[in-house]
Amino acid sequence: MSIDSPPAPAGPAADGLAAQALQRQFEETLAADHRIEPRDWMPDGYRKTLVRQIAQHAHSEIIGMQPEGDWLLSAPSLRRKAILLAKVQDEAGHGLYLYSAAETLGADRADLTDKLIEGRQKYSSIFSYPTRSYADVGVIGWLVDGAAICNQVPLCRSSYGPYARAMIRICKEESFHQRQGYELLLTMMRGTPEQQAMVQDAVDRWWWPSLMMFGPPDADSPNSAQSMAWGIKRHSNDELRQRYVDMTVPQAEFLGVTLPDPELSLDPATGRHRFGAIDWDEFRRVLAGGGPRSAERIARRRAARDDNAWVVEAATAYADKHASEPRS
Ligand code: BYC
Repeated sequence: MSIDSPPAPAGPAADGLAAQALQRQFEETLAADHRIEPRDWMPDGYRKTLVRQIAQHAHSEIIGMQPEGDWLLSAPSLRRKAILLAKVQDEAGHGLYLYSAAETLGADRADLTDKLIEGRQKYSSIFSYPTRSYADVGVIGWLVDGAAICNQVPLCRSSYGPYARAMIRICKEESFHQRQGYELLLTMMRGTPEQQAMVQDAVDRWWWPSLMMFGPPDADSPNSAQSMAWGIKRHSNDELRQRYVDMTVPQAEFLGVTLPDPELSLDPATGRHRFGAIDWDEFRRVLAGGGPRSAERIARRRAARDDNAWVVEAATAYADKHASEPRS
């Protein structure tokens, strides 16, 4: 440095310059479509949004084990039981990867669970509905996992590295989940009139809630614009919902079921399907804890946390004991 150089800024001015450089680097990483990693600087809002979305996603996987888990003891055959058991176990695994991804952002898993149980964090609205027959297991696989795939495949390119990488494995497993559901429904539709009626009844009950999984319409989605600017979400709620409808209508035709929407029709000009109005009042009621099974889902999660606290204590005591032992 020459003796004529201006003195380097110090104190708050230097801090301000450093903060600007970090912000610039963050924006350049996003613009180049590279991933933000846990060691990188990130704005507080980005971190908070990710913790919120990843925690809600993890909670949905764990709560989502309940509606299907209710049928494990009444599966109609050993083959169906083995398939369902594998699927429900995968959902536990998805929840665990996602809690791990949230931990890379500084979140605490036990604290996230407490927030879910206290109603301070959400889980997907779809899991507040009951499963009334074994056809519901098939319809959850077809429609709910189908919606999840539509929503989650773009998340494999999410800007936050650990979330994007977790989603790659999750999506591969969701694809098996969707196929097992569709295969179960195809089998039932080739069965007796009673079995066909069970499938149609399940489709009638799950169709509209599956459309709500994509979240509120874009105009009422407070988080979408910023999440898309940050590359956390890649598409808006309405775009993904439309993609899901377009993908599902031909599958319903092949299956031989009717989707319960008289306004559903193909728009020849766009090649996309028009569909009827979604009952957003029902969606808001479910989000506020008023879904048909909302209270039961949370009560069971609370009981699982409290009844199994001794396992966590024992495992922690064991880990502490071994950590303090000298290494041989
Ligand atoms: N249910 O501004 P918005 C699975 C909330 S599990 C409940 O559009 P965002 C499976 C939203 O959180 C699949 N809440 O929000 C498991 C926000 O509330 P806060 C779960 C909803 O985040 C087992 C507020 O409404 N998938 O597949 O930009 C068995 C305003 O919404 C819902 C994921 O979690 C809803 N449906 O977009 C079988 C995917 N929709 O936090 C299958 C990851 C919205 O501001 N998540 N809210 O109080 C996402 O892609 C996005 O978070 C959402 C919402 C599209 C869901």
